[in-house]
Amino acid sequence: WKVLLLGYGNVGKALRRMIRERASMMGLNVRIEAVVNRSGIMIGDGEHFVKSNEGTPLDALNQVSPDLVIDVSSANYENGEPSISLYREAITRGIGIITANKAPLALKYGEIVDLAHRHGVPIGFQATVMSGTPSINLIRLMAGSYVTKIRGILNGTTNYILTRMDQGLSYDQALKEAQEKGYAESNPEHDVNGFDAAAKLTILTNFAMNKRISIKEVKFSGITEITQSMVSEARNESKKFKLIAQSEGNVTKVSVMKVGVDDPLFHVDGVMNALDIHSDIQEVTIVGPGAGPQNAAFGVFSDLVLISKGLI
Ligand code: 80F
Repeated sequence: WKVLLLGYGNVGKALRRMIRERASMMGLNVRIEAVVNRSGIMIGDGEHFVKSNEGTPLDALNQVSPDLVIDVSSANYENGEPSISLYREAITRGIGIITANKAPLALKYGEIVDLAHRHGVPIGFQATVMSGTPSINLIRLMAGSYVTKIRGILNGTTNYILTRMDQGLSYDQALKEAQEKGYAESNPEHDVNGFDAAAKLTILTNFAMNKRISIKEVKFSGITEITQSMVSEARNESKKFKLIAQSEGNVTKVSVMKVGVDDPLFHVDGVMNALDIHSDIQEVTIVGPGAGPQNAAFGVFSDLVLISKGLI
């Protein structure tokens, strides 16, 4: 498998290491042919980005003719570019896509996924929701049932901040820690105002419930109004604030809620995420890490393994 990598930040570099350490062990013959980022194209997969030549992602696609495009670039919620144009071109040439970047699918899920299906091309996006903890890929395994409701904690940064505030840190200290650990988006505003969770909920709702909604239709609010005194007051009542994403019927929303010990989400702390999936047959709940370069890279890597086995 010849791979073109778009973006080479925390997740891109963790993915490069993972491919080197694990691909042949998994019987995978995969090679990063080129990396393209904001400053140009690097041929090969050097540890540090060293530009080989100028060029856009589309130029890189033409130069390398990959079997697979992997998008680990930062999210552009203005218009999803340059990713969306790259996906359109790659898919029509029969090239598969794996993305950890939520913006293209949060904005244009229907167009991109339907195009991939029409061309019989695989598209993997496990890493967009809960990083390497199977969410999208778990729902693939629930084939044969209808998902009726989803409810969960889908942003690692805000759950980490709320947990650290519960342990006595200020909001600013806790956010700084989350950034140092590589959990936060390049624009952390998107984490704390609920937008990142809304993007994940959009992708999840579309996939799980076979819908075609855009993030623009999702109501969201974040944790910026939560103060240390509110958190300690909640603690005295044996409650915690959690940023909860929920989708049922036509209601798709993200908001802070005060939950008690009898709510399973009460016990999900730090960078852990959780997802409760209700179907017409059964209810399944999963808990696992939701952010971090290594976890996000693993979400991409597991898609790579599934695609190579023809399972996506
Ligand atoms: P980082 O900022 O380190 O790197 C971004 C790369 O993209 C850079 O190489 C940059 O040059 C390139 N780039 C930006 N714009 C470009 C353009 N126009 N053309 C070409 N290249 C461009 O970002 P990360 O941390 O490596 O993240 C990469 C992607 O993975 C982003 O889309 C993230 O949203 C996504 N992701 C990251 C996660 C993480 O934990 C988790 C899953 C997905 O729950 C939470 O708290 C979430 N904040 C974590 S989600 N890092």
